[in-house]
Amino acid sequence: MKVKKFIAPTMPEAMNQVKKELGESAIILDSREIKTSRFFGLFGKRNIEVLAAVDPQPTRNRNAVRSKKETANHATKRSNHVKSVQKTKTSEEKVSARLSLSNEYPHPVESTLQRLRQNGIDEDTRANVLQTLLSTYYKKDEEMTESELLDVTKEFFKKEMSPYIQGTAKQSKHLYILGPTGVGKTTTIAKMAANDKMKYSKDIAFITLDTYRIAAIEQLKTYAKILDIPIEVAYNAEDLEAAKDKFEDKDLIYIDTAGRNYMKNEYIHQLKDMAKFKEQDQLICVLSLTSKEDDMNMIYHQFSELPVDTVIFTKADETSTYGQIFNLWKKHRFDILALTNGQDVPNDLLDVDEEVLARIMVGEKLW
Ligand SMILES: Nc1nc2c(ncn2[C@@H]2O[C@H](COP(=O)(O)OP(=O)(O)O)[C@@H](O)[C@H]2O)c(=O)[nH]1
Ligand SMILES: [Mg+2]
Repeated sequence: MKVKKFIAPTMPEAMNQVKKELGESAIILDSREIKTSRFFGLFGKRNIEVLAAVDPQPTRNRNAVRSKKETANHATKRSNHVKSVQKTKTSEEKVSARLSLSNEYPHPVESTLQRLRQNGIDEDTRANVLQTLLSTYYKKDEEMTESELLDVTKEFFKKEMSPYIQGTAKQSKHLYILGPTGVGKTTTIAKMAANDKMKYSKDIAFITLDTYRIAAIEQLKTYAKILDIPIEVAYNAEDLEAAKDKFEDKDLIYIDTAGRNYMKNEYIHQLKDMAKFKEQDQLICVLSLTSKEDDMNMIYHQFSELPVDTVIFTKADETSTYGQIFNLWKKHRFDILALTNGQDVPNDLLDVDEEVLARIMVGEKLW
């Protein structure tokens, strides 16, 4: 990475110099207004100092170009606020000193990126994080440690995701739990219902549409018995309406559905015909973190025919990478209701907030 300082009377002139010398892919690391003293501090002239960098490696250049504009805007804004400072010879030298000899990014930046890569965070997001890390790193006068940069990275994820995290709040009385076979739909219903009932004193009922397998009915009936929750089995749309009417005075009704190969559209249509979803229903898609990211993406996409807007991720204990959560979320912007991390009912259910998700995204082990 080549880092260079430019001084010009105005920001546009400085940017022209940057472009001419470092090319279109240069990134602005910092900018400020400086006062150059000519003669015993007299006749001082105001100038703009811009610290810019370019990476000779093509992939990095691509990343830099993507957010160059944002950084430049940010830098311009900042230059309006920064106090005039005496010109010193230090900044360029400091920056060079901080760069590792191998022409790579500074070591703590590299290792933070490496963590994200190992956790499965996609390249596009890593490029955005890199931008944030570099500008924070070079604006500080002292060296930043990896742990400080991790905090910056967590803030990045927190800020992105916080408006989409639901925590325990359910938006509706009728909660349809949908998803592929064996992802943990029924188990997760039992966990959530137990929590809602015991922790939050909610009055709960179960309805199951999963009449495809006898064992599936028995499974939910067993949980209903243990938790002392009433249950109805619905074989068709009329049964479902009757069951919903019966439980009209309940606080929350969990509606279990059959796991199907939802890559096939016909199953989506079957579900639509049977459930006749209403606007006020909450449709929750359950996805297992042990599935391939492309498959999860495809399934969620298939569900876009239905008013699905919430996801629960299961089997977090059976994987070692979690970046796929963010990668998928970025594509679909769903609400995240919970994460499950084991077979134990009701304990292995993790309420998520932005703090928890940010920690998971940087690869912290929470269980
Ligand atoms: N390791 C692990 N297993 C889970 C989790 N959630 C569910 N399971 C297991 O996954 C299997 C299928 O669960 P089930 O609720 O029947 O899935 P469904 O077909 O989607 O209703 C069962 O053996 C569950 O105990 C989880 O978070 N972690
Ligand atoms: Mg089930």
